[in-house]
Amino acid sequence: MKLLLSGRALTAGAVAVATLVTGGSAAGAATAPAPAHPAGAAAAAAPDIPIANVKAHLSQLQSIATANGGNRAHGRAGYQASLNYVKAKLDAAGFTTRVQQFTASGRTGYNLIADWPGGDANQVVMAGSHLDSVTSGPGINDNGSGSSAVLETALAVARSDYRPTKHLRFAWWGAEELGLVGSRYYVNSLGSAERAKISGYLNFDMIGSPNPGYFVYDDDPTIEKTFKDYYAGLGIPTEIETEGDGRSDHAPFKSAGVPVGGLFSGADYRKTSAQAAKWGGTVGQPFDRCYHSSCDTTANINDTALDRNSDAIAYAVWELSQ
Ligand code: DTR
Ligand code: CA
Ligand code: ZN
Ligand code: ZN
Repeated sequence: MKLLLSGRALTAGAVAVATLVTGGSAAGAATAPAPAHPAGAAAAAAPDIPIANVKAHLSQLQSIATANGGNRAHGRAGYQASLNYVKAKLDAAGFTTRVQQFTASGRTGYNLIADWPGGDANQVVMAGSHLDSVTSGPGINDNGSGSSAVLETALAVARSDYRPTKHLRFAWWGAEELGLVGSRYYVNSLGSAERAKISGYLNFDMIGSPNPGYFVYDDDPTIEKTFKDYYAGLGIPTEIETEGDGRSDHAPFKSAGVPVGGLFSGADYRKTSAQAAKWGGTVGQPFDRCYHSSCDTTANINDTALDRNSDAIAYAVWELSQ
């Protein structure tokens, strides 16, 4: 399996010479600054994210898992092929990509970081998701859904004429399923100055659950309001995400003082009758009955939830980077 690093093909057996991310500071703002629209300039509106494009990425990730032992787990060929797929799309679209290497459980892992050229380097808006699956399945909802939606949002930035005031950075984390290893490695590898430049980190882990809920992280109030405003505009009620404090890749950023937020459609908790009354779906069933299972395939996705959450990601990226 060849691993593309910084544009160079590398056999899996060779030592990957990856460009490490530079250092930063621990300071981090107390809350993300409100989006500032330049005086007199109309706010740039986020585009619709085509759900067909997001699902095409999911199909590719499914094919990759099928061709590599049924999974896309850390340290396995399926993860490296997933990273190569995402990186090739970003390189072709004009992103500056970096592969950050680390070791976990005796296997080499990789984060993929993609910077969109331009914007204020001292105000970095990040959106990320973990790209790895568990070993027991292809991980299409967990977390092909977040990875594909973040990828398509990044590609939408490249397709658009949007010129964000702030700098946009996108990330795909390795080894989240081993305990947030890749994202923690990234945050720890930043120096305090670089960390302080990150004005917000948006996390997307499971956003297409088949029996979906619409949960918004309640960490940074500005980011939370951005997502809640989006769903209010659609007339869709949301709930505060309470299942996952510390359970996904926003946690290392939050611990370092970076404002964080995100969206979640639910995992192994069961949908209540009150939730079914506002969201539809099946009472008493898990939001995702295939969580961490071999049945987490492309059949394990609710297209409406994935579409709405993908559009919400684009809305927040545009809104918070104006
Ligand atoms: N830990 C994530 C799934 C997960 C469970 N609860 C939450 C809440 C918010 C984000 C993610 C999650 C995983 O298994 O990858
Ligand atoms: Ca859409
Ligand atoms: Zn998981
Ligand atoms: Zn996950």
